[in-house]
Amino acid sequence: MSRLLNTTPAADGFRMPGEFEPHAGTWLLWPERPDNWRLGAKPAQRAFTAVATAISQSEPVTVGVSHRQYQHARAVLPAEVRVVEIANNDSWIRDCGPTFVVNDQGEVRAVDWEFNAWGGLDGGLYFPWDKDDLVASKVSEIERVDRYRAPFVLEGGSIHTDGEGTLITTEECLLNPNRNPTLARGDIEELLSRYLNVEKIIWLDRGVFHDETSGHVDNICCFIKPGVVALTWTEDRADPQYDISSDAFERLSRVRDARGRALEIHKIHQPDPVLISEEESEGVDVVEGTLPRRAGDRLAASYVNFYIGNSVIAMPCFGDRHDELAAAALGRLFPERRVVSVPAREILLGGGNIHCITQQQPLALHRMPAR
Ligand code: KQY
Repeated sequence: MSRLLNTTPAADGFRMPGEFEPHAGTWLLWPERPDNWRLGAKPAQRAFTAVATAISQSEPVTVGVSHRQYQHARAVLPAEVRVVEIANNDSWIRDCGPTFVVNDQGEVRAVDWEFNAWGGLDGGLYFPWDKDDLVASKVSEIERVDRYRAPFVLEGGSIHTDGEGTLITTEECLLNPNRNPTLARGDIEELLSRYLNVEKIIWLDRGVFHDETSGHVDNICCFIKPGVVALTWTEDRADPQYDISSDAFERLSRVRDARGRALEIHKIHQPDPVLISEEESEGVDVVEGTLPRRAGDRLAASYVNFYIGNSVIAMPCFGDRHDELAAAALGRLFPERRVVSVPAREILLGGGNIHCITQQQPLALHRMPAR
């Protein structure tokens, strides 16, 4: 049974753990919509399978799939991956799935955010999104975890926490009027502290250049562990990303986290610009109301959109000259985990990357370090 709770996680002593804390498993959703994924989503399905396979070396993986694709997904995913039927509008479980919270007694609960497809009718990426908005409650039922329905729009990719009271986000996304037009910055901070049990919110200005999510933080900056962050970087002053990353670096350099620590910032150089090809554009069905995929458009390619598994880091790679440097940097930052580079251009063509298509479920029983 999964109860719908009318209290808040903070009031009940629950907090969102850092992604680097132990997991019980991870969740994905199977891609299939032909107006977002080229060639009937077959190349994307192969990329998602590679991600699921990489992460399943580290922790149990579950893939939610529509009724229409169930048999196919079951046939092509490895046997150790659990496949369950979950209706969805698209495959971004980081954003439409639950954000799990834990307490010191070893219990796990879910926060179920309102979802409006990254902006609803004011710049959202597709219509409708009603099935996506039910994904968090369905996952909660399957896992028998109690659920809080948060009274505001939020996507999981727009936040990162260190599990010790600090959250990073971007103004570009959380203050975008197409998410919560009636809420001011202070209201949003208050709600984040109630639903994730954080005390300190670090606001970056913008996310990666041309990111269709309105600048999700998970594409530009993430926690490696408390007090340590990775930041998308470029040395090319002519690149629009330069000013964005420089501003983020300045803000991160000035700030103290909830425990009073200065942050250690590790720059991860972005790949060279990735543009949609003619052939890739032609493979995507045109549907009014869905973001078009036009040849020549720049994609928001970033290595920081990696997933931290229990024993592996699943890192996107692009066949770019920076791939190996990024993998080596993550290897140094996560000495106890194995970095698996997964070719991710096909995921990027859909508008996000490995972190966006995964959602970790924390292992309970992990105590928060004493303050
Ligand atoms: O990056 C994400 N978190 C989601 C991207 C959504 C793209 C929809 N076309």
